[in-house]
Amino acid sequence: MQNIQLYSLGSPNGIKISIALEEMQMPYEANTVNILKGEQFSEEFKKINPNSKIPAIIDPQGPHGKPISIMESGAILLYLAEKSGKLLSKDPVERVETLQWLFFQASAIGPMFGAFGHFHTYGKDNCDHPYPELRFATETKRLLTILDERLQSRSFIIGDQYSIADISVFPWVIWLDVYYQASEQLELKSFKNITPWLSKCIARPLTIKGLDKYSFKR
Ligand SMILES: N[C@@H](CCC(=O)N[C@@H](CS)C(=O)NCC(=O)O)C(=O)O
Repeated sequence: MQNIQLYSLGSPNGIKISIALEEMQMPYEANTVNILKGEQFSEEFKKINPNSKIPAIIDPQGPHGKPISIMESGAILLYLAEKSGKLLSKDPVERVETLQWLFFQASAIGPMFGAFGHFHTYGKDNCDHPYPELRFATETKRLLTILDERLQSRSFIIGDQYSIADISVFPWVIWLDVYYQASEQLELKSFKNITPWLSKCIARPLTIKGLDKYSFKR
């Protein structure tokens, strides 16, 4: 049987899938798509992800025993969770809550944190007006507040159990600190429930293996 092929890199979206595959103990091969060199735009990669972004996977043993390629980290996490039977609760309430946080990450956390990071770092040379960075910093802090409140009485986003919702969100919080170096500006330490949650996520041996697969700093 051929292994799942992962196409990714050590970015906050890319790293989710090596973490999930390690946690689910599914055999896979990690291929690197260097987005800094534009490899995501190659015709070969576009056949796997027509949107030219990492992560993407090919599962040679997909539905009906046929190969399938999948784009979008949230869809990949859901596919892998259903295939492995891991990291997605079978309880209907917890299941829909997990989906809700996956969609929240994809529609709010990823785009807003990413836009903040763009103006905080890469955009600096091209935009001397403070408005864009301020606007996305305010939104990033608002989203962190929602996450912090959710974690108030829970070990993980869904409750006692680590899930694909945590995997979807926590690399983005690390990214704000380690890569954007914005912890002071965003007052990351003031979110009292986020720090212990993050420590629990990154203390898991299989999660560490997934982070190390693409050398994701933490
Ligand atoms: N919503 C997508 C976002 C994927 C995404 O933006 N990936 C970035 C890296 S974190 C990328 O491939 N960027 C390359 C580019 O935009 O050209 C997902 O969650 O998979």
